Amino acid sequence: MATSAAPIIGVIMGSRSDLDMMAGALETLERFGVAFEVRILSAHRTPDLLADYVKGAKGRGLSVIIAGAGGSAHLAGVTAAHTTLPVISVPIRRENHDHEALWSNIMMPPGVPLATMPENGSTNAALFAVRLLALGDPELARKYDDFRQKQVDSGIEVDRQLQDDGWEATLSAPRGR
Ligand code: RP5
Repeated sequence: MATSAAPIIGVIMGSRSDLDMMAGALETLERFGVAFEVRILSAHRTPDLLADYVKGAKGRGLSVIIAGAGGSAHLAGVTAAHTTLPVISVPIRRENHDHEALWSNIMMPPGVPLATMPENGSTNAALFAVRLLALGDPELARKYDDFRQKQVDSGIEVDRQLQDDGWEATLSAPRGR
């Protein structure tokens, strides 16, 4: 867990199988010091547990829910149907999948919004959640600005390396983030 503070983000996934793809969200929230809780709750296998969890989320202090699932990925959509909190979907895609999770999540009916990230885009899901929370949290907004500045610095640095050392040396050099 990120901190001992009360969780303000719920990260849920349909299966233990999704944990590897959702780890980017958990790492990102920890990096920003955002308190979260993480659960495996399935729209298909544990539907009542999921509904109870989502219906109680706002009352327990959560502000955003991030939901990741693959295959017949109903988790995020059902979650959005059970709450008025912002819900961010991470469609999970594996080698033996097509784009069914993505399609089912971006085709939500009008009236039930779902913020769908790219396939396996759990890091961006967490960053989007941080942006939402930062609207009302100046300290978190400052952390996000620092994060953005590091991206700028890193972009300038790699371009400088390219200009100074040439493309072949840059290609074979260890890659930063
Ligand atoms: C989905 O089915 C889950 O979200 C997971 O991505 C996929 C496979 O789950 P397992 O059969 O591996 O538990 O509902």
